[in-house]
Amino acid sequence: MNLTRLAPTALLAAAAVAVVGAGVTGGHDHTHTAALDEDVAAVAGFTKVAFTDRWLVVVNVLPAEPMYSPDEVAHDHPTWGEMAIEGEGSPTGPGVRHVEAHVYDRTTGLPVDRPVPALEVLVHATGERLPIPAVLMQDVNIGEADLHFGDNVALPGDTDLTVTVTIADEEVSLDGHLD
Ligand SMILES: [Cu+2]
Repeated sequence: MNLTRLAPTALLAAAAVAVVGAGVTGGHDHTHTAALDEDVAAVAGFTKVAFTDRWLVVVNVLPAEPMYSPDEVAHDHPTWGEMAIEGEGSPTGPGVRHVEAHVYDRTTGLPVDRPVPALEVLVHATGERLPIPAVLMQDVNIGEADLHFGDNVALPGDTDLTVTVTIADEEVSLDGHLD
């Protein structure tokens, strides 16, 4: 990792958007919902940051989020959730989390929509490797500053996870834990 190649201000701003985005979506009434439903998927999650030579990658594992088409967003004006720009999001449900990766160009600090990364989650408890569809999306409130890839996916709780993001010929793996 060569930190001298960073554009620090731009990258800090970029990472802040992803972290704030995670807070906005993760914080939306989920504490209340979890208390009512005792659904661990509503509260478990993590945010991790990594670098490759070309990219800053922020991975979030969050409670499931509703994902809307651009037409649905225009018509229904949802107040939280994600707009799927390319591809179709999977539904929310019991045990479902939202797995997403924000990819920022280190030279501009801006989130990119190309190249489309490959996303995979290794579930340590079971040894399963789950490919995650890289649906291009953005938060319905934050807009294009939140551009990222991912989907809703059913994951077991009480396990370590490794999220691997492959962008062209570069790859990062980030470890986290779900309660
Ligand atoms: Cu997302």
